[in-house]
Amino acid sequence: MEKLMLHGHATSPNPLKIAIALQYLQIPYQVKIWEFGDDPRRGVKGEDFASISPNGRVPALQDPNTGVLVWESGAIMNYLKRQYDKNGILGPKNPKPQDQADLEQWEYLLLTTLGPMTGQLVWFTYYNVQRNEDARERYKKQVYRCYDVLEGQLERSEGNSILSSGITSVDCHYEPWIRPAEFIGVELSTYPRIQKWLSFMAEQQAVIDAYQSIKDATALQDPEAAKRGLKPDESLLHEIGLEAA
Ligand SMILES: N[C@@H](CCC(=O)N[C@@H](CS)C(=O)NCC(=O)O)C(=O)O
Repeated sequence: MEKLMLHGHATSPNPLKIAIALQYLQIPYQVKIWEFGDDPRRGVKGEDFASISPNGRVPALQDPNTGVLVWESGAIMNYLKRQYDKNGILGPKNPKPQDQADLEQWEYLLLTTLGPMTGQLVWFTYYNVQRNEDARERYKKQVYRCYDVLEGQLERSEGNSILSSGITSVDCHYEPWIRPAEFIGVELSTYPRIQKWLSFMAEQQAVIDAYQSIKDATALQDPEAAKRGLKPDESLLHEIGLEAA
């Protein structure tokens, strides 16, 4: 089998979800690191990346084994599951209609709400030109609301996975969005179940290897980003003199 190409970024959560899924499915892949911004050769809003995704965002995935090119992390996850997960490693673990519905509802909550609200919180914390505390508060409140919902689900599932049947694509979707909670100023101390789940996920070999694959690719292809880590890229701040929060 030829290696798949995952188009990603040094630190962003959406490509990491796909790296985690690739690891769980034991699919060989390589990572191409893109930077934010419109550099024609290296930027997600540049000319080269436009031929990969017209939406100018990562992740995107190319599969030389089938000729498929797909972007949007939900669509990529579904593609991988249809094409390479005949045994349902990433769920649903049970063919019951309720199990399928449960899996989809938790994926959609991340894709439509927790992910975008967290993304906006990052934006208004680190990148927006004008300080806008109202916007920050609004998005932080929304993120906490989602954490409340997730905490309740982890209580119901009694466990180390969001669905009670075990780790599925749902966990792959959530893990990289929750891990940087501290970076976005979200306090996890009142969410013991989320903390426990996160610690459990952090110990899974597939998760460790996924993070490492992005880290290794970044070290080789974008050493500046590797040095920066989660710190905001100041070159993306739109006004000279604006200090990162
Ligand atoms: N709905 C998209 C969101 C993708 C997305 O927002 N990706 C971020 C990184 S996590 C990105 O590429 N941002 C760069 C930009 O907006 O310029 C998905 O789930 O794939």
